[in-house]
Amino acid sequence: MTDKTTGWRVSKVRLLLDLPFNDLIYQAQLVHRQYHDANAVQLSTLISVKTGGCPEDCGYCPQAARYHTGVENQDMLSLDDVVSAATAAKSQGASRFCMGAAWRGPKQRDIVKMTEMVSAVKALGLETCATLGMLQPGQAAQLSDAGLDYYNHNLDTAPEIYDEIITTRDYQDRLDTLQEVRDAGINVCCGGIVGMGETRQSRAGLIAQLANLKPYPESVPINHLVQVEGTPLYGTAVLDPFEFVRTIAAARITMPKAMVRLSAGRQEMSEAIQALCFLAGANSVFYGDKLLTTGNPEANKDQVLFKKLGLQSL
Ligand code: SAM
Ligand code: DTB
Ligand code: SF4
Repeated sequence: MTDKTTGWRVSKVRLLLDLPFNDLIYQAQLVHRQYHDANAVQLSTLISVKTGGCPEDCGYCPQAARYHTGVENQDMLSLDDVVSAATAAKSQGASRFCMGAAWRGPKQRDIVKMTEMVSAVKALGLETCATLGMLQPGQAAQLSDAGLDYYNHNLDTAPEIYDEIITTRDYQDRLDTLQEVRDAGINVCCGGIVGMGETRQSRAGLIAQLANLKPYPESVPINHLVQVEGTPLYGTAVLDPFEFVRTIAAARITMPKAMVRLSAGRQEMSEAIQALCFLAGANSVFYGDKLLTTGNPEANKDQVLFKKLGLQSL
């Protein structure tokens, strides 16, 4: 299925996305069952350790200072706040705790504070993840030494439409940060956003980019755009949910060993579509009633859904 010399061509991913829905889901299930427990979903809780006021211009993001979205800026949380939130997340059943910050990238003093948070969360027995923007040489190693298990940094779109969404950092900047993370021995969490008005061809382009990273990411968050009033992408025509499910299936088939995360957008999604995403190979979700600034299904609602579907949490 994979071309050894060229990896996943966009055209090949496109053929997957063009399959009859049932054939695509069947292929995804075959791959999924070869590498994963088909009835297990990993739970990761997010916290925003620094909110709003971001200098970047990501067209989807409620935290960019230049858009007026009503998000209240919040300076960096204290270590105690983060430890309490992580303790609560663990007691609710999360196994990973992801700390996000609305920065272009961390300054050295931010890295020092982040390393304290990472060590403290790790000491609770949780896997640690951080998403702090672009990393400069040496910063990933500091995070790694503190015990960071995963770094999340998304490619977000296919390269050909990237400039329509973000102008303040380029695609290569993102690839460079991912390389810093790899070189520091931290697991890579990298995915993108679907539902930003892109074509199916662009969704194929995003998946091909991710699948062709060498090696492909250990964790692949597929976000559905959460439309926030005040952002440039607010009012984008809503994507047919089956297209979202198809994207999950293509991620599963092209990155068989990765954890594919059904990420932002679950609150706006029916239980039936979420169930199709799990069938298509998603085996990780964000867990807890908030993402960074927007809502996520409440933990007890997820527990009910998991029970209905016979899913175990990891
Ligand atoms: N500021 C850092 C950065 O951008 O690298 C880290 C945090 S940023 C909020 C992490 C990711 O959240 C973005 O790359 C994007 O994929 C996702 N995201 C942000 N706003 C979103 C939205 N409205 N809907 C879906 N995903 C979103
Ligand atoms: C990712 O891919 N999705 C998460 C996480 N990584 C950091 C963030 C989703 C943010 C959704 C909008 C918000 O809540 O601000
Ligand atoms: Fe800033 Fe990250 Fe939001 Fe972009 S996605 S505006 S970098 S917080």
